Amino acid sequence: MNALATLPLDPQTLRADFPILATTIHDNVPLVYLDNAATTQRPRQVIQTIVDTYERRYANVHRGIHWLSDQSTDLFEEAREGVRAFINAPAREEVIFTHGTTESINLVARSWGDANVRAGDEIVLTVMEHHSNLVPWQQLAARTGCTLRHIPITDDGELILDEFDKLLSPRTRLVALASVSNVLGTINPVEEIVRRAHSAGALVLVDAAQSAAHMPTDVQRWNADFVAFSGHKMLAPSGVGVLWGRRELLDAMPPFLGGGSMIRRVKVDSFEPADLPAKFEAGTPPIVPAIGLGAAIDYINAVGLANIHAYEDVLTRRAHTVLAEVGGVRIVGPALEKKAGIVSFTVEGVHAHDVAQLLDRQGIAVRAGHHCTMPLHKRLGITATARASFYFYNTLDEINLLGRALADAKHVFRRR
Ligand code: C6P
Repeated sequence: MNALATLPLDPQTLRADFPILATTIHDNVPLVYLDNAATTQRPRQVIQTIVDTYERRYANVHRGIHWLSDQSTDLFEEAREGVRAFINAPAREEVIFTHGTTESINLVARSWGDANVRAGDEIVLTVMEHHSNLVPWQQLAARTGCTLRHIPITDDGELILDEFDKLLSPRTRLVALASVSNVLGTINPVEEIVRRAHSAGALVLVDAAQSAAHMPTDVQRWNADFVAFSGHKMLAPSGVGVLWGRRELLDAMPPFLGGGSMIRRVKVDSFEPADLPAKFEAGTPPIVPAIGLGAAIDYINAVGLANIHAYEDVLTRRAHTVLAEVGGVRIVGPALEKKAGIVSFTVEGVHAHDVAQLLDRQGIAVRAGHHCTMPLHKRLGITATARASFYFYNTLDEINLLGRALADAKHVFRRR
């Protein structure tokens, strides 16, 4: 049996769908794209859907009484249905198109938060959160006088659930956490967190930005109350994201932004909000990005999330092996069986930005810095990490190249 036959998917065949992956950069070195946690690339199928829509079926949605608007509206609403099925949401109306995870979380913090959170109430977060899931709650705390609490992590980057239990109180209104950390790669035990939070009477918001494209999202199995994610991290155009929320919560929440589409009736001094999902989609929505998200979901479904997850595990294991061989590399995050395809690391004696720059010279794109998680880096006692993050179109050869390029980078610094 050849090695490929043992892999859960064939990356070479899939790569052919991604024109950008054939790019050569600098002095004709092949691009090795390992920055998928920042944003993924787009396959031809998604690009073609965008082109087809603009060329043949584009108009504003839910507005015109004309053929083209109907066409565009149909595509937009089919995309919403695609998202609903993808996350196993009970109803299409619970799927709100936003501009990304950041906006989705801000929507909940503003709309649900301002209506439900009072001085003395508590919101529980984790220290591994992206700034998008910290700052909106800090702003809510400034507006309402509520208190923020943070689930601590072990040195390996896992949530300490016993400490979580101690943070829960009758004043806890909401627990907000990432399903997968964008730095540690930790896969958090969402179902268990939801169970414990609900027993304490608190709601749960899941930031699924780093898991939606990599492992199945089942909002009913999670039993979560809100789930947020971004299209651009799952093969879709940037500018579209999703907020899913339980219908009864969304129904009771006031609108976030005001404007066109989100109203049923307007007088000079008052308005009546529209039903879901329009209530939370003020103004012209990200029409083509949402339609592109529908195509991206079709593509991901065809590859299969179980295959994607299993294949990323193969890549991540190889990455851990090659980085260990370099020597002087510290990987932050939990054991392999508890992490997704994200490997953040420091290299002894070399700043993360220099690591990224030296890798870039060899065509390898990784991200370096605090990755919008300053509190996490403070907890880890470091200011910056370099991060390699994978998707199904990456190959084992690319991971081997990362190891060799890192070894070279270390030599360069030893000589200085
Ligand atoms: N993380 C990264 O390189 P937006 O920017 O709204 O699409 O997603 C924000 C966001 C929220 N939560 C998590 C867990 C995330 O990883 C991100 C985006 C990118 O890690 C860009 S900073």
